[in-house]
Amino acid sequence: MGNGESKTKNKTETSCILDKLRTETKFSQSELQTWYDRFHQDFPTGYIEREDFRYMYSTISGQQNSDDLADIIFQAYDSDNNGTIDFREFMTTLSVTCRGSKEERLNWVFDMYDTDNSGTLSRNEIIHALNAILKMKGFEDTEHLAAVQTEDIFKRMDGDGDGIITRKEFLSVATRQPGICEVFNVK
Ligand SMILES: [Ca+2]
Ligand SMILES: [Ca+2]
Repeated sequence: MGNGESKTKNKTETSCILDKLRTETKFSQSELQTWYDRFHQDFPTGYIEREDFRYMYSTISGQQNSDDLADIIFQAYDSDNNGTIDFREFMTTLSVTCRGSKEERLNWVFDMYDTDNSGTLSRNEIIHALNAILKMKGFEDTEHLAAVQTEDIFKRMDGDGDGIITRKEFLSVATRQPGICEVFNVK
């Protein structure tokens, strides 16, 4: 009987979460239900840990050296920065990356690379991200390559030459130059 009660309670909690996500994401009720079931089947604790995410990312990308990039993406999913990704964080991010407009996706990419949350991108942040991407793609001497590519990006994006890229600078160049989006892994 006690079991039945907790089941009912869980069911109510679940539909509350799903109702909320219905308004916060671009997924339908049935899509959310499917993701919810799968998520809790794969992650019975209700959380994705960093190690799980690295493993998942490497499996999905089919690449071996993907841990650095997985960590950067993990941080972007973990919006409350508590070291785990819960279902809500997972779905709200997925909604942007899979169903968002190009501008929404570019904003997400900007936030992902802005690892210190300063609202601007520094050379180091770009180098760090590009290094992770190049490593995953199997390039050698990735640090040098990342530095060269970063200089190129700054030439194109840092319009006022103050050594940082603002969101406005990033969006205006990335929207006009499709090539730059490839560098950032956004199609
Ligand atoms: Ca979290
Ligand atoms: Ca920053």
